[in-house]
This record gives sequence, C-alpha cells and structure tokens, in this order.
Amino acid sequence: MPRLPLLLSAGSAVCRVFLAFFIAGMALPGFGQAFTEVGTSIPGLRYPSIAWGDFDNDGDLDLLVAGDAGAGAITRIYRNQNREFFDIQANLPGTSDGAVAWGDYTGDGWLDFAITGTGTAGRISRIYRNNGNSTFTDINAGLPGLEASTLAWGDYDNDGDLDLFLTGYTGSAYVGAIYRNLGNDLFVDSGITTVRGGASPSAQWWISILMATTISGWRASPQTPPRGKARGCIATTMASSQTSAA
Ligand SMILES: [Ca+2]
Ligand SMILES: [Ca+2]
Ligand SMILES: [Ca+2]
Repeated sequence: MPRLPLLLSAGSAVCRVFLAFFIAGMALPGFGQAFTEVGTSIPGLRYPSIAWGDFDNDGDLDLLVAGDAGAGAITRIYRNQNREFFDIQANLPGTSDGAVAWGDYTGDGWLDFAITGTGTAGRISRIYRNNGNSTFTDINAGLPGLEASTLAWGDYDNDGDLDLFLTGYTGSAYVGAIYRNLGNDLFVDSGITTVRGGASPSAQWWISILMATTISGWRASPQTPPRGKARGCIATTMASSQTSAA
C-alpha cells in the first residue's frame, strides 16, 4: 500500500509530517485519501523552506528544513528511519526567508542541495555536495547571498547536468540569474537575467514558474520542482513528495 509523506509548513509556526493512507472511509473529500500525523522533533518555523529527498539512498524520503525557530534560524537535515525523523547534525548555517532544493548536480547518484536565505551567516546562497556518508561540503560556488529568495534546479542547456536558477534580494539589488554547471564544482552566471526577483514572497513562486516554462530546454529536476513560499508551500511540497515517490 503506497504511503506518500506530506509535510505542512507555512508562514506560521507549523511543521508537521503526515502519512497518507488509502483507506476507504477515511478519505478527505476531493482527495480520495486521508492523512495521519506523525510525531516529530522538527520545530515550528517561520519563513520556512522545506524539501523532500532521499539523500542517503536507502529508499525513503528524508527532509531538508530551514527557517526561523524563534530563538534563531536553523537549517537541518532529518533522516527518515522507519517514519521517524532524526537530525543528522549536518552543521549547516541557519537560514530563513530563503529556499532549499535537492538536486544531484554532480550526477553521482547522491542528492546534493542548494540553499539561500538570511541568518547566522548573513545572506547566503550556497551549494552543498553530498559526500555519500551523511556529510555535506560547501563547494564555495561564489553565488550572491540572497534573502526573500527562491531557487530551482534544471538542465537549461541540455548538457546532462543540473544548473541552478536563483532569484532574491542581496540587500541592495534584486537578482534573477541562471548559473551554469561547468562540472568539477564550478558554476558560472549564464548571463540570462531577464527576470529580476525577490520583490515579494508571493511573487517568487510565479517568477520560478515563469522562468521554468519560458526558457528553452529547461527541465525542472524531478526531485525539485520550482518551489513556492507562503501560499504555494503546501501544494508544492505535496507535489514534490508524490513525484519523488513515483
Ligand atoms: Ca532516505
Ligand atoms: Ca551528487
Ligand atoms: Ca546543464
């Protein structure tokens, strides 16, 4: 019986994991299924970013979570062990008001991730390479630090590797740029800056959709469709989990 995890996270301090059960009589009207909450130690977050991804390749979806926990911003990776979620202590800079997205930019079968936002390290945009042993390395990609941002992986140049679209605010300028993956942990600004984003959280989702659908050859990563914030967050996460579980 398929069980598709769903994580709810919105502007308020809500962060809960549910499992879907296809059980007759428990169905939600219009969805054909019901959800049962799974208790976790994941704190409630404001200005959150979340993404499902099987970072340890054990066949189940794990969680990358960032946001303002009240006492400060956090960024954590939770390993899924029999539907319990454990912080792997990845020692990542806490961020909020940004975005996270899994994507195997190295093509080695291990999910890497990108993160933007503001927090303990100021405004950041970073790419972390998965070392395959539950540790991650900042590749120092040289991306502009962004707040009020979003991002998406996609192979815009059809060369077989994932490139990165970023949009957000540097503190003095709005940025909307695609960074081309050159291999060997190198990314370079493609020069495609037709859309400048970060003006408002509600606009960013549409900017991502616009870029993902209008740039010739763009293919969003199956693990990381263009993400939304605030109002788009719940639906996008549901779509991500279902795509990943397919
Ligand atoms: Ca896993
Ligand atoms: Ca990888
Ligand atoms: Ca590419």
